[in-house]
Amino acid sequence: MPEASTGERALVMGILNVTPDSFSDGGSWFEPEQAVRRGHELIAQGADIVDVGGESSRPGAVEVPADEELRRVLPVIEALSPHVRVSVDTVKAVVAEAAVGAGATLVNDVSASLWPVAARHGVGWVAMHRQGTPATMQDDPRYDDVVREVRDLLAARAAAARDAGVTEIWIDPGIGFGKTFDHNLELLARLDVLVATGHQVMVGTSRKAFLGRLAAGPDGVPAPPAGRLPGSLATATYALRQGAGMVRVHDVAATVQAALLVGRPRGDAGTSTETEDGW
Ligand code: HH2
Repeated sequence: MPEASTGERALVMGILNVTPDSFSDGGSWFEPEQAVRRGHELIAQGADIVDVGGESSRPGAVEVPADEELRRVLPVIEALSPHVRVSVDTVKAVVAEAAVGAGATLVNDVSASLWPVAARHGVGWVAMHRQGTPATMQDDPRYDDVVREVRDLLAARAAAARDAGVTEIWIDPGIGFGKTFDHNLELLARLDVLVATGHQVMVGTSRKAFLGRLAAGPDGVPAPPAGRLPGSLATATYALRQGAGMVRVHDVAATVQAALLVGRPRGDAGTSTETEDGW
């Protein structure tokens, strides 16, 4: 199984939703052959990890039965895992178990509760914070101090996972998961608080609704998901600059460029004598 690269830049996780209803790429690669082809495109663009999901977690999404989720993700994981590191984006232990059996080595868990699966199989685990469940999470999210509450929950879950024997742990603030526009911006602006826990931090802002609002035209209509690349790149760069070790994105090639830029050694005048041929 290929390991994720650990060069001069943070890791880029490419999103591969094998779903009919994901908010940005829903239905685009719902057939296994389309999904595998898309996975190879993400690899060619430089993805270190391909995150395969069979159930949308967008606000209002309906739950998918486990057998249907398995039918969606397993053939895709089997086909891609010899070529790239694969994570499975699921909240169901039975799906995570089968995905690991099919070659996934990272459980991307938006419920932050599947660490026993990761411990049992010796694979990595992403603990993402969310308030509520997709059906209702955007109804009226409230916190006294969103940064502290997110940090405390993730630190507690990560400690439980470490005690259970999980050695690769990522924590993720869960942008958009039971968060208002202001909560999202505050979590991003104070990502250093999560980095200071000492755990590896990952962030997923790619094409999310708060970026559509930032990119609204003069009529106030939010930009559609495909028009949110500038905000996606800006927020990924902002997160990486604060110490995030991985970003989860739809636009892999562009994000790899941003990660390379952030990863360059800084303040080292004279380390390169290369000149450019022109503008
Ligand atoms: N966001 C989504 C899904 N999984 N996992 C982590 N760790 N962090 C995130 O921010 C995150 C995630 C939602 O995005 P997407 O998969 O593109 O959409 P959908 O849930 O509609 O399939």
